[in-house]
Amino acid sequence: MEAYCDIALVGLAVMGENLALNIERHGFSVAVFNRTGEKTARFLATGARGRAVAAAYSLPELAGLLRKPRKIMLMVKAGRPVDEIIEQLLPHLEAGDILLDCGNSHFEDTRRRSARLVQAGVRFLGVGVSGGEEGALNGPSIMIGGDEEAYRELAGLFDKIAAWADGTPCAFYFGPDGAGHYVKMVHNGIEYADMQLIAESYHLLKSALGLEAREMAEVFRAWNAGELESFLIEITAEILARPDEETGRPLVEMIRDQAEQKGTGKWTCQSALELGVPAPTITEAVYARGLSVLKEERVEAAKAFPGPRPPYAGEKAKFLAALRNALYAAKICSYAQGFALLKAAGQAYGWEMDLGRAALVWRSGCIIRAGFLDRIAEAYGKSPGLVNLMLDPFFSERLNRVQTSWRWLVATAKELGIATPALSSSVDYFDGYRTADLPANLIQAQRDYFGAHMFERTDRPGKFHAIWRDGEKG
Ligand code: NBP
Repeated sequence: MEAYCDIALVGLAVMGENLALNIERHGFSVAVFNRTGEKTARFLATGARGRAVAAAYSLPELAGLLRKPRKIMLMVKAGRPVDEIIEQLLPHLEAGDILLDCGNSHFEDTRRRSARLVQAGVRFLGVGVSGGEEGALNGPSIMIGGDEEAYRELAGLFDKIAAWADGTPCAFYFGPDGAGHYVKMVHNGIEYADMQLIAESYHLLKSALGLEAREMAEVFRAWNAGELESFLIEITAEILARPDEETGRPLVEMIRDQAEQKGTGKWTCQSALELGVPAPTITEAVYARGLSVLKEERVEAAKAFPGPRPPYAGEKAKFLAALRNALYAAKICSYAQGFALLKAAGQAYGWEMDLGRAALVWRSGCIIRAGFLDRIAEAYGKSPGLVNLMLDPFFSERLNRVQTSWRWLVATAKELGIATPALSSSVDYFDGYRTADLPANLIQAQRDYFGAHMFERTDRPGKFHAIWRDGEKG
């Protein structure tokens, strides 16, 4: 068998097929394999027809088609399938070959697999790929972690297939083992928060102001022309303007209000809890999807608790301006949480994470792409050690400027009885962060009272225990 292909792609579902075509379009010959061979044959006869794509129907055949050191990208379902395919591939690989897991693997799995593959002499990269099928075909955002030498050998390919922003490819190396998948996971966590904040804004426009979908589309379109400019705001305007072909009503109103999830938002929250990093906006976004699923319970509860009823009776222009400010301020909070998480994970796992790069890698090709990220990249470019994004002069000035209307908007939503968990928890994150003296002293006293957990004093160093009850032994 003649070994002539530059790279292999394993897993021909929607992401794998599109990524294979993207790679081939940039001048690389690609060998493809899929567990179910019919899909490989169908791809060769359709999308890959006439392209420099070779089919393999077994893993030894695939290994034989590749120039050495072999480079094999996995684009299979995250979890056990990745382990299975790695174990099946290993007997056909040699020392120095490069294996890339390009699916949405959990970073801890990537850390474990990295350690396993180092022992086997195979170089491993954990690669987060964002942008869905469109991104995979035309240029995704690529977040790379793992063996740095292997990354350097593939950097040219990554740069070619990635999305570009301002003359820079959105493909960066973030550090050893799970660093790339961690950045991708936080991207998805921020995506959950962005989507929830937009959904809450839609809810307020609909229920507080009573706007029609086409009017809301105009609001989002106008916002997209300003500092909120982003892919998600842009598609929200398009979604709201779309009529349902069957009924003629806005399509969005015909969609059941139960949001599904695949788990990467949950992983972000779990990691935040694990590392002790507050990420309430992101976490509330995940909880909100969970609450949305309780449709039957909500329908019953709506009868049991009629509560306050919108609409809002005040000035519409004031409400709209405050909502725009609230959305922007809450977005700063959710990104501050995501970047604080990246910083903490970098320290915990020894990745020396470059936070400015995380902002740069998300500027194009991924779901959270937004003009806003340029500002974040600038903030970390000027001050790589910035402890929290909110403290960057640009963002702190914006937060100071909009906080009054942000508070007013959230307070008004509470008076109207409209749930705004991400908008509201962002105000609490901001207020907690800017409070020099929190009531945690009382919590320490309680812990010491019932559990002798001890406390620190404000006036001298050391750990202390107080005798709280008569007769208690010191
Ligand atoms: P899926 O996540 O649906 O995975 C389907 C692929 O996995 C098929 O090729 C399937 O082969 C293969 N596979 C399975 Br399932 N079990 C296998 C096993 N035990 N051994 C070998 N192959 C196995 O595909 P996708 O939506 O294209 O996503 C691929 C990866 O990219 C996932 O990790 C996903 O989370 C990530 N991702 C997806 C998107 C998106 O928009 N879809 C975006 C970003 C990242 P078969 O044909 O034989 O069943």
